Amino acid sequence: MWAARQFLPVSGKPELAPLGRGLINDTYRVTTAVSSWVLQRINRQVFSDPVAVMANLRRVTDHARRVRKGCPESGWRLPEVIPTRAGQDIYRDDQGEYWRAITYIEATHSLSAITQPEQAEQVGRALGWFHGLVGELAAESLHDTLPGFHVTPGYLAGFDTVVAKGGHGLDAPGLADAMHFVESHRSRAAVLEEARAKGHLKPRVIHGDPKLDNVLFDSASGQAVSLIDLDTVKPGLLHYDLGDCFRSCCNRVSETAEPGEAIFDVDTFRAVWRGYLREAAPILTQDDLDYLYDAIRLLPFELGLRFLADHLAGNTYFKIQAPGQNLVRALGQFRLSASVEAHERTIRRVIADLS
Ligand code: GN1
Ligand code: MG
Repeated sequence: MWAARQFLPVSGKPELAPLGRGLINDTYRVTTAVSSWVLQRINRQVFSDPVAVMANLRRVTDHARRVRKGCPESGWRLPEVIPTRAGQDIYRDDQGEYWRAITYIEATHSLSAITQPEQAEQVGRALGWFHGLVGELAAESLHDTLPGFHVTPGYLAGFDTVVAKGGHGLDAPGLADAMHFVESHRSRAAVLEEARAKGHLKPRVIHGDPKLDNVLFDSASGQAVSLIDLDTVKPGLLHYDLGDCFRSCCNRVSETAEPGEAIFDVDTFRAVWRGYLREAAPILTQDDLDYLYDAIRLLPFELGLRFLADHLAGNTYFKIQAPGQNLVRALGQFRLSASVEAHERTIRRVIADLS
């Protein structure tokens, strides 16, 4: 493929294979006679400024190298930017599409669901390590590449606009339940933004998408060694990451499973939180702990709202394989958020006991 040939000297024909389960960018593993790396087409509908995305990525990987917190000796690794043959971090093709290449972290795997407490603790360690690392960078030193990302009231306003226009897929099964869930939770959607406005929570550098898929485990030791997919690294609230990580890895089933099965597993939560504290306890304030439960409840609601709004808008944001899939995803996240609410007391007790 033409874009692959823009990076590294390629001897022979590069082989491309789709990689990962991302819903936004197109990702391939490129294998040549001499090396293997990752090629991605950045989704311009989502990331309007791919050059700024790459500048953020550079900033984080340069910092990690400088402080030796993302190199093999530290036990943690980050993907590195591979420049084009012309020395650029990004390649723009004739159609105006943006491509970039990064290193492939060898001998690792990701998990689609957690099956053992040790895996859960490793996920927590990975997020804690990452927060410790990027916490050393000033929030203003990174571009805001996705304004409004994880600002729940903004998604609610977008949802209302789509609904007012009529929307697509109105006859899909489960739509009424999903709409009802949004209405019954609308009043609590602004909890994190209000905390930010009051000064209780402050923007820092965050990952933005620390879902289970993005944690890499060393295939020999089973230890977490990386948190990948760094396009959404930018200023935001730590709670976006915490809530997003827990909604992803404490769900007993994967994000795409039938909605009826989503359950928040408190034992997994306990193990992830223990792992997180091992790495990141010093960066947390009492306010951070006070809003943690709210984040755990809110982020699945928010992702459900985003999926639902996209279903109604005709699936223009998240990739789907079948009609109605974004509605199924939405119902799964709402079910998970309801399960968090059902476990509120236990979750709060775990936070108080461990932190
Ligand atoms: C999207 O493309 P992917 O899978 O890395 C989305 C995340 C969602 C996630 C749900 C930029 O991430 O916010 O949590 O899907 N990324 C963006 O699977 O919107
Ligand atoms: Mg992502």
